[in-house]
Amino acid sequence: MASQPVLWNFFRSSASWRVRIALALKGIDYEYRAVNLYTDEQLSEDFTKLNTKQEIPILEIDGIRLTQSLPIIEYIDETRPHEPRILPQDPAKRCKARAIAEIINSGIQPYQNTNVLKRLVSEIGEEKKNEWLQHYLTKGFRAIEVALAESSGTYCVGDELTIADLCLVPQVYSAHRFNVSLKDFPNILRINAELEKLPAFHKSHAHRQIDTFAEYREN
Ligand SMILES: N[C@@H](CCC(=O)N[C@@H](CS)C(=O)NCC(=O)O)C(=O)O
Repeated sequence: MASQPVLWNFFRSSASWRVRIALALKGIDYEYRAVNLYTDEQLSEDFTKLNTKQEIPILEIDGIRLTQSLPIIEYIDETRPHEPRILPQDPAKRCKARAIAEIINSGIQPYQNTNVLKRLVSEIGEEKKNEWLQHYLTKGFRAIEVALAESSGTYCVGDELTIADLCLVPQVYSAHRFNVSLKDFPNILRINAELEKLPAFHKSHAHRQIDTFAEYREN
């Protein structure tokens, strides 16, 4: 295995984006291996050997290959426990941060996954797919907004960054991409705007990656 960490990811993959932010926050350089989800590279024989689930991200680090963005982020924070910490040390705050991350990870993202949307279009058509996205994304964002009304300070849980923030920014991007309105969710919009100012979040943005399509590229 390579000594430099390797991240298999795609500029628009929200789960990969969470890991990019964690790596940037901890100052970890890595090799970026692009997996184009729009041409189904994740379904190739070679990639399936790396992850049977045919999903990104995969992170190779410290001689091990890891899948699933949230456990990967926790591994990075536990093995590199210098500031900024990504998981709060206080158990109650840690639980709240993980809960918001889970609403996104298991309660929203699976409904917008590339293979799910492809199947929906072929089974029920483009219009119904858009209704599906509106319904499930709005339902998830509503739950996040309520959680944030209780837990947020500058960021999702108080004034320190947490794993919840790493999940929020890519999910807000997805809402814009799928034309899901966030106008009723002022906490989400406020915190997202704060997070976007931070260098690690700026660097990790979907529009600033080596595989970002030319039409989306930003500096
Ligand atoms: N829970 C997983 C989700 C991984 C996932 O669904 N990744 C998406 C991109 S964000 C993917 O690779 N999709 C491939 C497909 O739908 O075929 C994680 O957090 O890593």
